[in-house]
Amino acid sequence: MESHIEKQNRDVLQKSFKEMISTLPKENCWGIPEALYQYQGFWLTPPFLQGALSAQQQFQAQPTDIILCSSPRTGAAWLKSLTFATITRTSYNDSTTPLLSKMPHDVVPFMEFDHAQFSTNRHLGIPLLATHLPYSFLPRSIIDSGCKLIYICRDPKDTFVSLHHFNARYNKSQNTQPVQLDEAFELFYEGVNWYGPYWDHVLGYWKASLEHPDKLLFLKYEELIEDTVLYLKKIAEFMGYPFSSEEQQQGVPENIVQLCSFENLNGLEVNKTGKHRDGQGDLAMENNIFFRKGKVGDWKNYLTTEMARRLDQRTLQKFRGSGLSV
Ligand code: PAP
Repeated sequence: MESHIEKQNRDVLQKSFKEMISTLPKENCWGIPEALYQYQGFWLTPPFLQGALSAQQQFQAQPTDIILCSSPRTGAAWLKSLTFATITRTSYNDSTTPLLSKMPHDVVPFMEFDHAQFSTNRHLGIPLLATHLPYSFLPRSIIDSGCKLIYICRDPKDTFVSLHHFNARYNKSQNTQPVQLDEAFELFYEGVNWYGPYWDHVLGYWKASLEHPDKLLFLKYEELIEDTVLYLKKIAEFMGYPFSSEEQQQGVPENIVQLCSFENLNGLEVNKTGKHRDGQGDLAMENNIFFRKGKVGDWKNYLTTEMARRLDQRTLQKFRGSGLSV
């Protein structure tokens, strides 16, 4: 429970963050109620930027923490479900796992938002935390503690299409004017989207994964779809929760993959009708907004040849010399 003094200190800190944010370059776009503000090269809305700044000041990582990192719409919910089910596989079975009654975002706390849950979840012995922060924004204690990070990225074309649909649904829920695909495309292309520019986000983690391969596992959504069991085994090994040969013989990895599959999660009542951040104003959302198609290459149904060419060209140009391709 927070003391009076702690609350006062927190209020003072939040006020100073708000003042600083109000001086930053801003864009009213995407038809959302709050503007995006550009801080150290990336665009965030105030609640998440404030959360990022306060995490930078206060978050104390433990060496045993595992931080799931991603830019929005690249597979975070899937990664959360896979890692959560893997880590808790001896505590729950197929009929008791919390993934049946909570959506994946609600079983892993979000660093720049759910501060209060950190200690609670650690008491439960679940070392997972998630963030959308760029690598350069991570609290110092994460790097110093030597804890592990897993990053997931996705083809920018599918990421954009997913983001556009998510935003359209969000606009509808907020009764704001929906943004047309062409306009959203130009914003994404210029890097003006949540936690964008997308390419810079990916590159930050890619470079860190080359420097610290034992600490940062870099995943691609497309590879995870291609062979989920193989990658789940890699993830489990990397996290320090490897599947024993007996578990492999019993098909435990395959069961987890099935539990966390798009079809299974999308069909659960909680993910069809439940609410994420219920009661938290503009930030509350229907769970089903987070599940759309879960496919590779859906961009072909939305982008013109010219749009796809431009995004591919930008990707090539941004990733040139990095050794990364998507
Ligand atoms: P977030 O940043 O808003 O949390 P995130 O979970 O990272 O989103 O990514 C959402 C994408 O993952 C959606 O892609 P789509 O719009 O192209 O369909 C969503 O459908 C997809 N997704 C969610 N759960 C799964 C899953 N279990 N397997 C595969 N893809 C999934």
